[in-house]
Amino acid sequence: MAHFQEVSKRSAMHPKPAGLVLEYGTAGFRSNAKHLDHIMFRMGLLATLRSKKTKAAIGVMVTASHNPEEDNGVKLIDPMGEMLSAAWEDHATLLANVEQQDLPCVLEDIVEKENIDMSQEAIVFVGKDTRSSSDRLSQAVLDGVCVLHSHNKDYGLVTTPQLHYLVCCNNTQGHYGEATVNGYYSKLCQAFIELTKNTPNRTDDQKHLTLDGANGIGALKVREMERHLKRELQVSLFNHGNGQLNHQCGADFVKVQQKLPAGIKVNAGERCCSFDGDADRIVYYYTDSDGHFHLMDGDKIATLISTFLKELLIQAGLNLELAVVQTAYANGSSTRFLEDTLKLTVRCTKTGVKHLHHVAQEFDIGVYFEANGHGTVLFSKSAEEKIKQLADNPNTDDGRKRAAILLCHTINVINQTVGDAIADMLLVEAVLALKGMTVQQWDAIYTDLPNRQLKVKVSDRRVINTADAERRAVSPAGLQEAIDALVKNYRHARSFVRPSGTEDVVRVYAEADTQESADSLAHQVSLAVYRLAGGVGNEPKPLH
Ligand code: NG1
Ligand code: ZN
Repeated sequence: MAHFQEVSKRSAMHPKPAGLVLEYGTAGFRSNAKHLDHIMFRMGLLATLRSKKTKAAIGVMVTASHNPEEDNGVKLIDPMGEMLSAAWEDHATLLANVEQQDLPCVLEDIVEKENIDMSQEAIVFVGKDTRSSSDRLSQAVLDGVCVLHSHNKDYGLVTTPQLHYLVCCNNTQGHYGEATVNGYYSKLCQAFIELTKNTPNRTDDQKHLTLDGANGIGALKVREMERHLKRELQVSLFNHGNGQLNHQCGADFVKVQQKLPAGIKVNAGERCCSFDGDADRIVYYYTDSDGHFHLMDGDKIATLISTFLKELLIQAGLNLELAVVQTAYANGSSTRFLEDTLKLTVRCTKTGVKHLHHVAQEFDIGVYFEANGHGTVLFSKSAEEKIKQLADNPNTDDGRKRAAILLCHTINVINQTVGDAIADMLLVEAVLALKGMTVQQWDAIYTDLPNRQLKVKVSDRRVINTADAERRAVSPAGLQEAIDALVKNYRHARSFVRPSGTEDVVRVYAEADTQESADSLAHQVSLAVYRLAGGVGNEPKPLH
């Protein structure tokens, strides 16, 4: 226990509320901010052990993303900027729930199991979002880091993807980019300027974008980035911190409610986008002259990007396998378009970007997006090399060279470590500019099947178990049969349920040929969940 004597004393300053049990879920720990002090301290300890084990910098991000202001959360970032490895998620859950007096024992167990050399130096990078609790909670992380005598870099206010980038840059000795926030802006913006510089017909309207910053960190960071863009993209920023975080605004609100966020001023037909609270998600939208709202969610962003990449690969004459990874929430029309029209490989995984990320790594180029707007593109090392060789080869003909150079800049504008609202925004803007495409033309690539997402409260959401990338419920008994029977009553219909990893609810998804049908199916499936999976409170009411 010699290593952890100090921990014992110090942890008394970060007491665990009696009876509280939290799990390292889809996006780390998330809960009301008042329950999280001990979790933060303990994640500071765990990040230090992970750093010693991997002999690399580890990130700790304090954020609860799109959750309300009163919540907070924490996630750890692995050496290459990826999500924490699954085995360590279990250590995190164990450490979070152990009583204070047993903390040294559990730490000792992790050291033994992972064969960690405690004399190895450690370094932990810490970042936080703009929540009022984030300051106090990131101090608790630093307290955990310092008690184990680890080095630390406190980056203060950064977006989640910026911290992923910083960790990756540090651990690749600058190969991925300069490990500073300014290095991030200059890498992305230079690539964006290079991509758009040969689009002479780009009008001022096309250079203008309206952005809903969700009153979060993304708004601050876009302001900071503006000078690097040299007016090649002019952003009108709303919800820049003048209102409450994620309240009636932000990517999650716009996606789920399928309407404009509060607090923005925009004319019919103008291109808008929304970030979420930690700027790792983005959705686009506009309203037409009849006042109808049109959403371009993660599926449409993935489609635009994969169309662009496929065209460049053909022009460059490069034979690389391009695939798109989605979840069960992807709109059926998007999957059909990607498979039937674009003739791409499409794979479906469980919800949560770590699952999508891993599958995307199996391809030369893997485009992955959740319907909610969280996603990015991964290029394998060998794909990157082939593209670079072609761009640098003096014998490459002009057409192929141009395409290869555009692919090189595309690689640089993307944040390959994780879905990044800022990077994705720059890529979408560049693709629209290069293709000379309006937001209306983009929207018209395919028509979404009407859909509806609902939540049902049950006494224990773990009674629902799923299979087939969450598309089928294997328990409780009779639930899947009930869903199948309901789906049969509608045209082009599909529905599934799964327990949320970030909220204490069961999520219900339905799509069908009309909005009325999708709403009605979603409601009927909610009732089935309520009745068969231990619903609590009032029975779900019809939407209309
Ligand atoms: P849960 O609560 O597990 O559905 C939500 C999102 C995920 C992912 C995580 C992390 C939906 C339906 N679910 O997960 O896609 O983004 O939050 O933020 O959007
Ligand atoms: Zn987020």
